[in-house]
Amino acid sequence: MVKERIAFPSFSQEPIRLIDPEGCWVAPFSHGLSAQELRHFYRDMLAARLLDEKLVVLVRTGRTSFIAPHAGHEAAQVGIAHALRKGHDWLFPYYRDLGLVLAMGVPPVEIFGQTLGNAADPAKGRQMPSHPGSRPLNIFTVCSAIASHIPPATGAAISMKLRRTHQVAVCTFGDGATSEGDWHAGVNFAAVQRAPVVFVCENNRYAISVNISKQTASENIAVKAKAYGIPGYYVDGLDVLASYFVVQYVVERARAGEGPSLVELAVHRFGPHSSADDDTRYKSREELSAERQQDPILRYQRFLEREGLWDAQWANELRLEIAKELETALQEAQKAGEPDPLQMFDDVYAARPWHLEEQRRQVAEELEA
Ligand SMILES: Cc1ncc(C[n+]2csc(CCOP(=O)(O)OP(=O)(O)O)c2C)c(N)n1
Repeated sequence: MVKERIAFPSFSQEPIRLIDPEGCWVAPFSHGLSAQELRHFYRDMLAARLLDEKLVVLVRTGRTSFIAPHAGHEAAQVGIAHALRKGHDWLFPYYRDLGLVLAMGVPPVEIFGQTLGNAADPAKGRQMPSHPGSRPLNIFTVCSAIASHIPPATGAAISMKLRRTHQVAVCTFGDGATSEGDWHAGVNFAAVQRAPVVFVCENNRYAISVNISKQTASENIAVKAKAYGIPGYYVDGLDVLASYFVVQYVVERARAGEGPSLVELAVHRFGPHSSADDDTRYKSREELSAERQQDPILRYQRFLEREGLWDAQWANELRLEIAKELETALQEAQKAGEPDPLQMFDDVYAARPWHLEEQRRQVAEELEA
């Protein structure tokens, strides 16, 4: 879904917002989206939320060992997904992006297979849960080491520029990632090379338990772009249309050869950092409940209602349809069974070197015995 470019101001004091919490336009805005496209955002946000809820059940029932909940990030992630040319541009996501990869078109059965680490996982069970990737959709496999995917995103973008492929690399991360050396090296090099890459921070103000006030003395994340000579956009990431239009604007700017940008999407993380975390130990009850009252899906629902595009019956049917789709995918993924242990020797080298051949033979013999 790519429309004409609508310009936005960089380095604004207030976050860029198109729809207010009551679901009203902040100012008249000529969006050019059809009713179907507007509803599509809602569908993807709802699917992201339902996926999150299902993942929580999988971890609580011991069927997977780890998840990084994304509830609260849906507007940001769906906005990003719709701004890319799917299967043409490259996405370099991070572990909290399961709503994003779902909206990019990664089949739910693969997402569940990856979560279960079984034969339905394209990575053949060799990754941590919540670390998906997709070769056909140009999605770089998530890496746990914070910010380690920033230099590869820049490298890929430099290659796109040299080869004139008219592709763009979009790289997402949290606020904590901006304190890593890799983040600065990657952003700086991209800026110098005017590489077609967009850096998107999903800023939920916490890196596990570390609050943003201990992370950076900058007034926000977007302003860091100034130091590298690229534009920075401070955006309300609870507003799906603001997230979409700003990311789309900078993606097309990059595609047009105008260089990289940094976008900060201000979001909330409704759940704990991960299934191994207890957020009530560092977030007050008041803070948690105030955040939940700013649910991005409810805000967009109010907007659609005002536009005459939302009613309870349609939404209920949609919810049931998505829930069924996810349940069917989960059942299918669960049936896939364990991956073949011998697959651990595949994929790393184009031609397997002698020592891996030897190890593979040993494992095969042991399995047979
Ligand atoms: C290089 C490195 N250091 C530390 C960690 C441990 N760690 C995992 S997630 C995380 C917090 C990252 O927070 P942020 O970038 O803000 O993203 P969020 O999880 O809040 O979405 C840390 C410190 C890691 N994975 N890699």
